[in-house]
Amino acid sequence: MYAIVRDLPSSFANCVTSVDNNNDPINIDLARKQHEDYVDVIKQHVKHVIHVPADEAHPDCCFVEDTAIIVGDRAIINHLGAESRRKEVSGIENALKEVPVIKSIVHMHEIDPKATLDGGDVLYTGKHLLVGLSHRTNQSGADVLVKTFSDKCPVHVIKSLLTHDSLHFKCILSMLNDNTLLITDHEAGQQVMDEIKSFTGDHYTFIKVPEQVPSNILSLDGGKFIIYQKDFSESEKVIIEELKNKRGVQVKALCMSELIKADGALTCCSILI
Ligand code: CIR
Repeated sequence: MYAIVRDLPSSFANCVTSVDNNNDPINIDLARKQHEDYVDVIKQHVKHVIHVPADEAHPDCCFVEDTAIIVGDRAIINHLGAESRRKEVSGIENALKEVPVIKSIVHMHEIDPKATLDGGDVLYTGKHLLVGLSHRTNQSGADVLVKTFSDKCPVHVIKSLLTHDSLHFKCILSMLNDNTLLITDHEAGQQVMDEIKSFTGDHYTFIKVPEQVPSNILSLDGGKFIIYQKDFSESEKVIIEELKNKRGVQVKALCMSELIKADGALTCCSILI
């Protein structure tokens, strides 16, 4: 397996965010430390980690997940929903060229100039490619994924998140393995779950997590090891019970408070191939 990660730039505090951080601004040194801890854990589980240097002109550049979608030997470079982030992709495209399994790289905006899509709205489970429409990902963006990847796996477009106030699809959903998903236990989560079931039947078991932030875990080693967000005690109870105790998953809690202030989730700081 390969992982792509990218350093935090010194300009990180100027990131795009919906969080009001006026009373508790982003602490850049702490953010760097939290990100380094995250990368260190990944390095213990992934053989090849490609480290892309920070791009000072792009405060959000560490959120690499948003920049590309990879299924099998094909990668698509996204046209990101936030205009200020669009040029982040070149550093990641270079990194993708170092991954031997990737044989072709296409650019979303060349396929359809109207398309916008963030990787935070796309979950590739290994069985299905699930694409959530959001304020960042439009129907044209989803259509490009359908066109590009339908020969590889079923691609399903989930629409119910659009009526809710959530940045990305994966803010409320993440995977443990190719048949187990975690989802936030709220109305939006219920609707998204129903929609996924309407396409995939009973393929997935859903684990309901009480809070939104910790619904996003990072799963490594095929779901035998996960990183989850520290300091969400209600959700931690569910993660310990459902993943560690019932399923024998090894778990590691990390505090990512400064990245949360930037609307960053755990999956968004890496691309796993
Ligand atoms: C943004 O608003 O684009 C960044 N500040 C956060 C992106 C987080 N990406 C993700 O969860 N996939």
